[in-house]
Amino acid sequence: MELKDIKHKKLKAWIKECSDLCNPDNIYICDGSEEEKALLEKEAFKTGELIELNQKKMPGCVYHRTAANDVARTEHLTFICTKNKKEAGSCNNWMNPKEAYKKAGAIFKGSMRGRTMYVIPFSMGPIGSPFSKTGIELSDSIYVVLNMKIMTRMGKTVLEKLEETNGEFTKCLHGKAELDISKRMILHFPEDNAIWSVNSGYGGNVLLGKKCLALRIASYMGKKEDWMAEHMLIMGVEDPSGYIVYIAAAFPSACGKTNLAMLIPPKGLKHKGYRIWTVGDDIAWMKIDSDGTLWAINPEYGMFGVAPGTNSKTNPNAMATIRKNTIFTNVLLKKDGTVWWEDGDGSVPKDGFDWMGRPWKPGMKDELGKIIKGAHENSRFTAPISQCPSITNRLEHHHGVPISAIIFGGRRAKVAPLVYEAFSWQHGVFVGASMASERTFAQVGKQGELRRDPMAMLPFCGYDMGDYFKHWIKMGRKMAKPPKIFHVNWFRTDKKGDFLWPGFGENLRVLEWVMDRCRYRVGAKKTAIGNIPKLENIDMTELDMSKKNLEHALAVHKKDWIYELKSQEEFFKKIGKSMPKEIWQEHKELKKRLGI
Ligand code: OXD
Ligand code: MN
Repeated sequence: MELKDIKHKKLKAWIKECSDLCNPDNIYICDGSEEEKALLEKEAFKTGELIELNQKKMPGCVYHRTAANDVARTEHLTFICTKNKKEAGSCNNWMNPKEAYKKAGAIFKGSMRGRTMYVIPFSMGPIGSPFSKTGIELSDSIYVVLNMKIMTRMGKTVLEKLEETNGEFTKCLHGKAELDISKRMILHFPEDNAIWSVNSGYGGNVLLGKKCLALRIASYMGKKEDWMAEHMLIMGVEDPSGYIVYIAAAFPSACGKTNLAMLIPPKGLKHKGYRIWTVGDDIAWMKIDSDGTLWAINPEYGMFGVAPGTNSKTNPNAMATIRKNTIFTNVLLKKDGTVWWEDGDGSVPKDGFDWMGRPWKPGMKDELGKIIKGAHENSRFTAPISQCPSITNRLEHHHGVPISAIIFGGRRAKVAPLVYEAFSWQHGVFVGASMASERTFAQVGKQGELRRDPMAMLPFCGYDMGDYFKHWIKMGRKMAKPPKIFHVNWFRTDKKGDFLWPGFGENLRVLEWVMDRCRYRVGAKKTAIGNIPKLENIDMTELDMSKKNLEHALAVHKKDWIYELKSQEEFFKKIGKSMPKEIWQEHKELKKRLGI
C-alpha cells in the first residue's frame, strides 16, 4: 500500500504534512503481517539495529541496545502542551503548544533524510470495541515498528476500520533524530489529540501507544468522556466454583505489579483450587456499563517488563511468556546468542557483552570501583501477552471484565498495614490520592525517601491532579455499585528491617480476604484508617509466619500516622486550589478518627 491509496483524507493530509517536515526517503505503510516482520528484522540485522538471538534456544527472539543516554523515561523532558497552563496542573511540565510545535518542528525538520518513515496504524483495545482508541504512529525506527506490533493490535485491519468509519485517531510522530538528549522532547497535545517524541529510542518515550496515549492522552479523554485511564494491572481470581472476581491494582514502580498480575497460588492454598487470570500488567481503561458497574479492558497487547529480578521464583509466568517471540533490550548478551540479567535464571555467565556492547565478565568494576552490571537496571523484554500461561480468555472481549475491587499499594517500611479497606468510594479516592512509596535502589535519589505518587499516576496524568481526583469522585457518584477500594503494603518491615510478609504468590492470601469482602462473606475490624482483617480471616495454611508477626503486619500505629498526615497535607497543598474539598474532608475526618 502507498500513501496515494489511503482513503481517509485527514490521515493522508497529516502523513503528507509530517513527511514534508521530516523529509524521509521513503514512506512505508505497515500491514502488521508476519512477512513484513521478517523483512524488517532482516533489514535491522543488517544495520545492527537488532541482533538475532539463538533461534534454537530462543525462537523468534531478537536483541536491541539503546543509546547509553537513553535507557529510561525522561520525565523532566516530558511536557503537557495545553493552551492554558492551569489545565496541565502543578504536577506536570507545561509548554505552550505553539512554542512546543515550533521548537520540536525545528528538530524534526529534515531529520528523516536517508531514512524510511514507517506508518504504524494501531488500536489500543480490541479493534472496534467501544473502549478502544486508534492511533497512527509515524516513526523512523524499525525497533518501534516491531515493538508496536507486539504491544498493540497493529496493521491493516486497524487502518481498514479507521477508513471504514472515517474515525478519529491520535496523531503520533516519533523521530530518533540524533538521539541527542539535549534536544529530546516528549510532547503531548491533548487538545489536538497529538503526541510528538523526538531524539529518543527508549520504549517508554517512543512506543507512543503506551504511556503517552494510553495514559496521558487517554486520561484527558476519559475526563471529557466519563471514563478512566489508569496505571493499573487487571487480574481475575477464580474460585473453585468457577466464579471470577476481577481486581484492578495500581502500584508505583518496583512494587511487583507484573508479578501480582500473574501470580501462582502458593502451596498452602493449592487445595482451595484458585486460578489466576491475567488481563493486563500495566494499564486499565475503565467505563461504567449499562448495569451501573465498572468494566475494564487492558488496552495493550503485550508486556514491556523489567528484566532484572524476573526469574522462575519471582515470576514463573513471565519467564514462560518470554521464551519466544520476544524483543530483549539492554540485557546481557551471552556468547551463545542467548541473554541473561542480574537476578535472573541460571548461573552467572562467565563472560558476555554488557548492555553497552562491551566485553563483560562477572565482578568487573568501573573506574570508581563500582561493579559493572551485565544488564542495565531498566533493561526490558517486550513479549505478546497472549503467550502468558495465565492469560484470560477475555482479552478480545469488547466489554472487558467487571471490576469488583480496586487496590492501591506502595512500598512502606512502616505506616501502612498489610491491607485495609476504605469505608467508601470517596474515602478510597483519598487513599489513592495519598499513595506513596519509598525509593529503592531502582530509582535515582536517596534510598528510603518517600515519593508521593497518587494512584501511581503522577508521571502519567495528562491534566491537573486536583481535577483528576474530582473526576474519580464524580465517577464514583455515577456508579450504582462502585468497586470496593483497598490499600496493600507487601513491604512492611520488623525492627531488624526484615520484611514481615513473604510477598509473591503468598499475596493471594490477602487477595482472598479482598475477594471475600467484595462478596460480603467475611467481617472486618474497624480502625481509624479503614477496615482490616481479623487475624483468623487470613488463611495462613502452610505459611511459616507467626500470628504475632501477622498482627504486626496489620497494626495501625497512631504515631506513624501523625507524621503521615502531615506529609499528605504538604503534598495536597502543592497540588493547589484544584484539590477537591472532598479529599480535604477525608483528611480531616481521618485526623478526627485518629484523635489528632
Ligand atoms: C513502566 C513504568 O514502564 O511504569 O511500566 O515505568
Ligand atoms: Mn507502568
